[in-house]
Amino acid sequence: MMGSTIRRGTLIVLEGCDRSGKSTQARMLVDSLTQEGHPSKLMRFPDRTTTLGKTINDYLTSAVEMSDQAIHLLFSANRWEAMKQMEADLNAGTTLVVDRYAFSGVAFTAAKGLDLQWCKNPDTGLYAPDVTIYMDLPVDEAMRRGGFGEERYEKEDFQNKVGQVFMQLRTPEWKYQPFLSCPVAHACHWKLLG
Ligand code: NYM
Ligand code: MG
Repeated sequence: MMGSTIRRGTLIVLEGCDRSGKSTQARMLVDSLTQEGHPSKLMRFPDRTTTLGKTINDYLTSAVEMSDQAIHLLFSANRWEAMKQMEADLNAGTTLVVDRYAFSGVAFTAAKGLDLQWCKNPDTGLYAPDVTIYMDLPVDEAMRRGGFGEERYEKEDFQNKVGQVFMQLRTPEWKYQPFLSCPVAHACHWKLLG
């Protein structure tokens, strides 16, 4: 073949309930990919730095109230506004390690009792991750971790419901696999976004 082709980056998503260790593992993964010479970038959703993200932050810190539907759509819009840059990064060969994605969007809203399909609709068409890693930490352990309870949603009953919806989002190709230093994380392929 003439010329050189850049292999696109890999879209890696970490999911799980609050305080399950996603951010730590995402940081470690980016560090080790970088050390091994793979261009990679850490991202997180919600991205609280954008205009929409600031409103999401106000909601999560209980500074404002919003309907369950409206905040759900804002979380989704906060992913859509990142898609162009994500596409550019992936096409340039950069691997993206993403701390939460559409699965959190569906799990947290459906845990409030909203229809699962309704929850999935706005994220339909987002880039599907190449791999999704689920951090399966028992809620009572998460509650012992620093900071639990500071934000909206950080309550035992609700986190258990969120975990149950995450389980419903598994596909048959779900692969259980130890990941990094966390023996309870599972790697799986979720086909939610097709
Ligand atoms: N969350 C996160 C949602 O409810 N919907 C979403 O689409 C996303 C991405 O926001 N409790 C919830 C999950 C968390 C909270 O996330 C803030 P983090 O990772 O703690 O900043
Ligand atoms: Mg949190």
